[in-house]
Amino acid sequence: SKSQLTYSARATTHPNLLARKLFQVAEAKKSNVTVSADVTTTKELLDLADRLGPYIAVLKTHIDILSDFGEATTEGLKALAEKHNFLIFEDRKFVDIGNTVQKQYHGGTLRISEWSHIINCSILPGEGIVEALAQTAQAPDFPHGSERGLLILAEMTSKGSLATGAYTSASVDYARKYPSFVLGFVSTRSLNEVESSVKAASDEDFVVFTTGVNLSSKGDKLGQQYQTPQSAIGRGADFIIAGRGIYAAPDPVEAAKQYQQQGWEAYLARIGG
Ligand code: S5P
Repeated sequence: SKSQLTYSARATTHPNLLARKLFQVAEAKKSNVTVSADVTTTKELLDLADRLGPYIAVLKTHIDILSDFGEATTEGLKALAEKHNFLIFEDRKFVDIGNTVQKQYHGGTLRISEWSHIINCSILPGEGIVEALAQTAQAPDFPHGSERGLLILAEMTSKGSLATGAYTSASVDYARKYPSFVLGFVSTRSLNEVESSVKAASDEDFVVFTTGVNLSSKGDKLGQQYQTPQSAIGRGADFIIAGRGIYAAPDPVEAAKQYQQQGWEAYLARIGG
């Protein structure tokens, strides 16, 4: 496993170009925090992105919950990602046949491929979903190919999640089959020990994003289950994802700094620093 290595070391050796960029951003900003900016207007979203930008590595969006999505949303997000050096992760969770997800990803109302560096999908439809999204992002005439990557939703944090067992091992199989596009997983732990029918490459280095991170709550009334930054990183998270723990805190900037500090200390402890 590469999880004992520093982000800088992983940035120089990672087989995936976007993963390299992600690790460089984390190291430069000393942050492994992804904020889930689950607000419902463009103004709130851009305001959060600008205020929290200095403390985060990635901004995660649910772009379809905005009541006023438009050109101003995407232009604003792109400008703030440049200004504060963070990556954008649209949490669309694609889950359909290849022909449909290509149209949902590229073009359409939301134009996700234009502005989002990272996307994710469920592998419920089978391997074809990964192949279809990779084909779109790596098409010769697609201008952002080296800056696009996929996380496979290998597990979920909600109570009673069915993303376990054979589903989770197939997630590892597909990640191994499409290493130039798949960065890693959204999962609650490192998946290095999960059984897979596909052999690992010697330079394999899955990036693990763990959601359901909150310092002051154990869960919500709709089945969300939380753990702390320390716990998530101890279980193998490279990036911690926090939503309400940050944006719904009395002072979101203070909260972002607190998650940044705790996430970074847990990372340093893991690499033995
Ligand atoms: O298993 C998962 C996967 C995801 S991407 N559980 C999750 O909660 N998420 C997302 O992470 C969810 O859609 C939301 O945007 C965020 C968690 O938000 P919070 O407010 O509970 O921290």
